[in-house]
Amino acid sequence: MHKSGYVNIVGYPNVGKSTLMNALMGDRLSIITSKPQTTRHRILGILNEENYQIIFSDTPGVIDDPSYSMQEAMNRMAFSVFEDADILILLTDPYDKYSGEERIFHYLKKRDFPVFLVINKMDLVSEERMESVLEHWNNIFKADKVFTISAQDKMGLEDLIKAITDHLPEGPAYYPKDQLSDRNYRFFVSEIIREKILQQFKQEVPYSCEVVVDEYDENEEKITRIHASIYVDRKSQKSILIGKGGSAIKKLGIASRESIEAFIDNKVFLELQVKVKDNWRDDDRMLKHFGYKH
Ligand SMILES: Nc1nc2c(ncn2[C@@H]2O[C@H](COP(=O)(O)OP(=O)(O)OP(=O)(O)O)[C@@H](O)[C@H]2O)c(=O)[nH]1
Ligand SMILES: [Mg+2]
Repeated sequence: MHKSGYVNIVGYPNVGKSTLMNALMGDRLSIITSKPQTTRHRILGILNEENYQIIFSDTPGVIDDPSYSMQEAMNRMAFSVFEDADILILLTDPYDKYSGEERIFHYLKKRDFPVFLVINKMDLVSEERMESVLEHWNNIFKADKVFTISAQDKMGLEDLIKAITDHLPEGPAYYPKDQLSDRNYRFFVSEIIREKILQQFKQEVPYSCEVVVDEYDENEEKITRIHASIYVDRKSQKSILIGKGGSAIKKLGIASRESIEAFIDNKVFLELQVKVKDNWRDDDRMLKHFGYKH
């Protein structure tokens, strides 16, 4: 018997959705940073075994009060998980403050698939604290199963995987068994650069950036040549990204190149260019170009 299905991960920003998908995949697919709203797209991670294929979805964190069209698009991707889930993982951490009235519960109540409530970051709190978190959840939502885990320390993941495979429907593989994701190298490379931007720059700057890989040239065996554009939504941000005498962009280029080299396992020549597109986060045409809208 072969099993297959969509296991979709949803939750507020920064609770560890991407960390969990990477841990379950045993691979670094999604970027992870300490800043909220790191993930901006729905990204599939396909876990292939002889007897099953689990298609995980990592999604952007749910934003209760979106301020840009881009955030509305991110919310649409987050909520799209309710349309095709075979199993839903509602991921939270001990610090999330749900009342049970949030929009997400409206969708959860109408579900026709199992929902696993997974409380992450158990490494950060005492058992007593976790007990009271569980009690609170018990009062606001009846999940089909409840887990406490640490995605970062890979604690509690075996039980979670076991429950997933137990509940997975019977069915054929949806994707070729050697496929790991629905995304290509260009996408992962642009995400790695965005991760470095999130790590290097403060406050608003990373949230105003979008990265597009314009060229990905594998014609030479020993080196992959990559050209990427970083779009910002104001001129002042371009000078922050470039820095005094180009020092900031140089640092960003080095950090990005090292990470990309580790990811693709080849030497990389990376060229970065900063472009200004005023208010792109509210510009339909740009949002389509960047893949937030169809
Ligand atoms: N202590 C601890 N930290 C964790 C754990 N899981 C994730 N983190 C940290 O929490 C932060 C957010 O992790 P992400 O995986 O990027 O969270 P996310 O839910 O994907 O965030 P968005 O993409 O912004 O919605 C990072 O700094 C992680 O290292 C955990 O089990 N324990
Ligand atoms: Mg994420």
